[in-house]
Amino acid sequence: MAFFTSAPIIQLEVKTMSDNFKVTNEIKEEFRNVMCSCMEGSQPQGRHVIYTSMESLPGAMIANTHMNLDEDHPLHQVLKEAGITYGDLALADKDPALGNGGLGRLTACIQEGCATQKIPFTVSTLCYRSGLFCQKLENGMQVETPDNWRSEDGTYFFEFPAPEKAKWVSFIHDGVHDGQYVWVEMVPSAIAQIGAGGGCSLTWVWKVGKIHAPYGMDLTNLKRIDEVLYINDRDIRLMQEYCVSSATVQTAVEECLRQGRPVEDLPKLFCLHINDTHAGLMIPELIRILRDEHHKTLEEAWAIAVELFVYTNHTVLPEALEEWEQWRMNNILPARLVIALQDVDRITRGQLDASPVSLCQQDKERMYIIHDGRVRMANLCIHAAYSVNGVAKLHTQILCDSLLAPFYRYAPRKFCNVTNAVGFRKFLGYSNPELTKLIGAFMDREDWINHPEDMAKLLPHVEEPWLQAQFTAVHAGRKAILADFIRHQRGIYIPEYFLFQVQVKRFHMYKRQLLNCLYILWLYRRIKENKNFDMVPTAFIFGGKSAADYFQAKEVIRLVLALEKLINNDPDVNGKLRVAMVENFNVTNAMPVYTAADVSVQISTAGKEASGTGNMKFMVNGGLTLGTLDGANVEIYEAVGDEGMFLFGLKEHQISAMKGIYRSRSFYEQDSQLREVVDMLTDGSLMTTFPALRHELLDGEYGKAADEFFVLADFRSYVDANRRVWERYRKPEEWAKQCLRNIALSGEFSSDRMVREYESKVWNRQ
Ligand code: T68
Repeated sequence: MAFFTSAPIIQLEVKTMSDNFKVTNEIKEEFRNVMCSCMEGSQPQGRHVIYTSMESLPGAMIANTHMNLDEDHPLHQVLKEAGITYGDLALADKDPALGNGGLGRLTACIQEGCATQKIPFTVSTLCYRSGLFCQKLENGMQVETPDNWRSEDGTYFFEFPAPEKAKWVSFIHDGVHDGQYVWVEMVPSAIAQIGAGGGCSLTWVWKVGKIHAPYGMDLTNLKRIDEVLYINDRDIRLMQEYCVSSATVQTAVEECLRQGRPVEDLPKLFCLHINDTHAGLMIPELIRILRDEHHKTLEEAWAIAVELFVYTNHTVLPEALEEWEQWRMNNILPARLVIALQDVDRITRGQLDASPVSLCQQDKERMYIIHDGRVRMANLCIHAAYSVNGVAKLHTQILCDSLLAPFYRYAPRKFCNVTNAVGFRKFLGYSNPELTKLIGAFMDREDWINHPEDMAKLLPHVEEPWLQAQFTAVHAGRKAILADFIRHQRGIYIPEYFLFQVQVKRFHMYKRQLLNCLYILWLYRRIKENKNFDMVPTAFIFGGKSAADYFQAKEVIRLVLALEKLINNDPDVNGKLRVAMVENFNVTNAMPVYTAADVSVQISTAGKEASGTGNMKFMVNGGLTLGTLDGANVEIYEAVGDEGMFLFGLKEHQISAMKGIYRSRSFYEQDSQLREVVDMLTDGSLMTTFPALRHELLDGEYGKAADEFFVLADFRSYVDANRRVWERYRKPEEWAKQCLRNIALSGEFSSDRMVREYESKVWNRQ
């Protein structure tokens, strides 16, 4: 297997662009050929899963293919002769910018697992012309620039266009040409994910092709359908969702007929997986097609639907639970689609009334699909899906006990949990070949990485001093690579003997990068007050993007950059404290980061992070988690216990109990050191001010409670947990032992386990 070669990954990302010209078009063509032959050779059996998702973030395709090629594949020899390294490959093509964060990355991890396990699995998504954005850190703030991941002609080297599979999707136009339909052609290309052992899974990326519309109509909105993910225009966003939903359902139906099977057999051939609610319109679209084109009654169509769909929920944040205004749907979507939706609403209301489970009127109202002029996409998905799952134990429990409680009482057997996981071949094997080799010495089989349960074999050895020393050396090498990377990218010097405390993820208030920043300010003050302040020298490393229109999150990025400036240039403190932010954190840049952390910072407000997956990427590389009991941190904690994780903060039930009565001001008033750091946000000490962040912490934005995410309430607990980190870090053997123990216990977080669970619990393929 390719990842056992001792790769000079040290070159990753510190190369100059001219080095990459070594990866010529001929070499790229070789990779295309490999993808092509895997696509042709791969015909997995059984029910085919179509995973419809607005996001997919596979990362650079050459690297993905290369990592899974068999060791004796001739391409290895070709590359060797051409002197091409992993580093060259990682940089030779671009990350398809088809996603935003965890949701997109999870899609790719599931897909790579399915390709490896030869499960028939296809991702269906839109092909966004400009990726969400490329992040620049300029003048102390995030600046968004277009992510031109495709060539100028709109193509991507590793896509395989399939214009013959194009589908037409219709819309109503409510302007000048009232009531007239327009047709948009959705044209797919396939991007191939190669699995270990030569399996293959495709992503259909749909682009807008031709448009048929009455003469003189303004086509601007229609042309923008594949412009950008989560487009800032609700009409176009609804069109995006309908386009991907319709094209996907049409394809499944067409394939069913092509195989000579009646539409009743759709559920035998396919499982349509709705990844978050964005593709929920697949449900009425199926009903519409079965009625209008296949002469099924509503009841017959519904009977097919309820065996076909499954739904995964990825968030409990109210603002992310999608609802559409009924008037907007009426204005944009075809009348027959809207009628199908209303019929589904009627059927499901009837079912609620007839249910033997006692539901009060209030429960029922919470469960209606259409209510108060709004269409609730989650309710639509739950009614139609035969399986509904959350992505970590706590998240699923919150769904069942509160957010979706009436649904859970009504249909408990629908619900299950499948805890997220990550691709070990990518995030361990490919990203960290030195550690992979070290672990491999204890494994019985060459391809142990495809059998994550094997990693427990490391457990009996974690006390061995030579192994601890080896691990420490390997890890020091990874820290050197990250330090180089940051120096090269940002011009910031981080001494390698510092503790690397890393928080990389989207910037969002619930993820509480602000808590980390306040703590850094607290440390700054302690060192300023007392130059002998006793601490482990620590580098706080951040990475991640904020949505362009999310003002507060962008303010937090500005704060991180202000801290960089304040601290790194101050000789009083920079011997003990450094701050650095990685620019444009994406899949390729992520690899050197996940492999080099000593401490993985996972500090979301308990109950808010559905799962998180960065936590697992750090864990498998030996980073110890400093975190709250939230998302999949719970499962990490269950696996490693108190000794393997630095747990702090309020628990979910405590947060719930404090809602409505929490007064952040009392924490501010009673704790002078906390008051001091909060005041620093606006008193000029940072050379710039952050009034909105202070206001959020003490007063609350837009009529919301102050400090919605309990930053001040958890502050002291975070300080204490950091002290525990230092205590442990000062005992290097113990630290190394714990890292090794966590690695040995990380097997359950491999996507291979997750995929098997989806296969048996959700996709009903076995
Ligand atoms: C993420 N969800 C979760 N949603 O936040 C993360 N949703 O905890 C989890 O690990 C990951 O999913 C994979 O399960 C998202 O990324 C969205 O981005 C989103 C965006 C708009 C609307 C709804």
